[in-house]
Amino acid sequence: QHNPHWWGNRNTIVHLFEWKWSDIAQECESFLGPRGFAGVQVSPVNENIIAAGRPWWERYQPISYKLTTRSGNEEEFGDMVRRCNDVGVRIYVDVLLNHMSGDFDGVAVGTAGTEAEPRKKSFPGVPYTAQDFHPTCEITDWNDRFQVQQCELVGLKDLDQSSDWVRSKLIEFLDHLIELGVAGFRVDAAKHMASEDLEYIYSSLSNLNIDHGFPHNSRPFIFQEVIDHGHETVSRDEYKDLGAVTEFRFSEEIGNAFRGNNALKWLQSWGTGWGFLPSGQALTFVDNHDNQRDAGAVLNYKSPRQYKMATAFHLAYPYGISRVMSSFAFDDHDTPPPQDAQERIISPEFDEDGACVNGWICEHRWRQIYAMVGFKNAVRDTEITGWWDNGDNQISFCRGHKGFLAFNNNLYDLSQDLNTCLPAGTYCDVISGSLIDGSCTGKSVTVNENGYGYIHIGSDDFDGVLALHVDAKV
Ligand code: QV4
Repeated sequence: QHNPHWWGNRNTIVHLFEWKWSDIAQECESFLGPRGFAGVQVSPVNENIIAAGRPWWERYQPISYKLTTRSGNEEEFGDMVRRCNDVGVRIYVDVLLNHMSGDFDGVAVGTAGTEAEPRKKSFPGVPYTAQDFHPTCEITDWNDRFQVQQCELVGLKDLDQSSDWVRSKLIEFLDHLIELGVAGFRVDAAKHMASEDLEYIYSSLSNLNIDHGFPHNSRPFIFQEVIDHGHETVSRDEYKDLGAVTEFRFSEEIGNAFRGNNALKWLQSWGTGWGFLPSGQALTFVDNHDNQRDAGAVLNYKSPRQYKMATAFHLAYPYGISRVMSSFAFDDHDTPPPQDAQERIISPEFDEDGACVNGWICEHRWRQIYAMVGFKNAVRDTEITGWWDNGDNQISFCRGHKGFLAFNNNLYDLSQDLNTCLPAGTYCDVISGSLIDGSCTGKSVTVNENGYGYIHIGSDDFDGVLALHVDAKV
């Protein structure tokens, strides 16, 4: 179940973290569809616990499978899926199959008003009782398979997916979402479930809904969250044949490279050459909603220059199933999404350039990022050719005869004639500007009969990358 069911030449997913369904529907119609995004990963859709201060992570603590959260209700969800599918943008849901909520003093009331007693492992809204869970124990050794898969991840009540009842409830929940028109799922904490149990669940799911434009017999796309830095007892390899797997090594290594810890010239063998999963099994990202909050090698929106370069490389190099992060501003791990005094999530607002202004970061609306989504569509199905580097942190390469990229992460200028592999003509650099009514608002590059053009990226230019492609010819 590795096919994401993209429409046309589209091939980038965006994670609209914590967005409301009505806002996503609007975004599909007004921005994502027109800009060629392939799909949206949405935050968990089912009822969750209400935590003090409303941290984003309360949504990772389910109470029932009713589709009411701070993002909206079932009707709004269904409306969003239909409107997004209508403009060729697929919806993938973040689903929690591993666990229910953690401890809560007394009776908890969820976002749909359902009561539960997590301490007693009692979730009448499903219903689940204590016998549907593994006995309580703590994960202390992450290389102990039993602990990782049968104890509680940060105290979250651990469902027993080998039980027929639990399986039937999970399948019913996922089938309900398929009925509503989703294209697939991000499976949270997949590593904490036995792959045999997941295989049973995935293979029992319905085909995608033909009323939403999916061909007959389409299987739901599955991408599984398995964090594997290498040498782990529970490895990504146990899951990769069931569906795609999040390739965390990609995120760490691309961060290292663009932070300058590793020369860009080494990126020539990017992908499986770096020990990553085969391309069609790897869900790739510069950062995700968890690791953007950790200090370390991973880049996030707070280092915009390097972040845009890393994202450009991510979307230009033909490896993996690409996902772009779209964040809200945070100070620490618990910062809630933008919300009003009644703790309702607020809608993003945009300035005249289309950038978000009220607490939402909306990386996907940064020109340098959405332009690379367009680049990736324009060069789809071409190979990488014409690699050049200066032996250090300046590199360039072509995508067939359709696109060209150059990066300068050195402290001196890149100024020279390079092979762009493009047909002769003048091209607009889609990083420093846009092609509007036939004229380029940024740098232009003239390519001669031999495919060469003069490339300049100053060390103090606003962006350290330049991108040309055939759909942006002046
Ligand atoms: C606290 C203590 C625990 C204690 C527990 C019980 O820290 O030691 O056992 O109380 O008393 C929140 C709090 C956390 C709290 C927990 C339970 O932050 O302190 O535990 O609730 O009350 C998200 C957040 C977590 C959050 C969780 C549930 O990141 O902080 O925990 O949601 O709300 C591993 C896994 C990987 C996982 C990653 C974070 O292999 O699968 O850790 N990633 C996914 C999601 C992630 C989510 C979960 C899994 C859980 O991407 O966002 O965690 O669904 O690497």
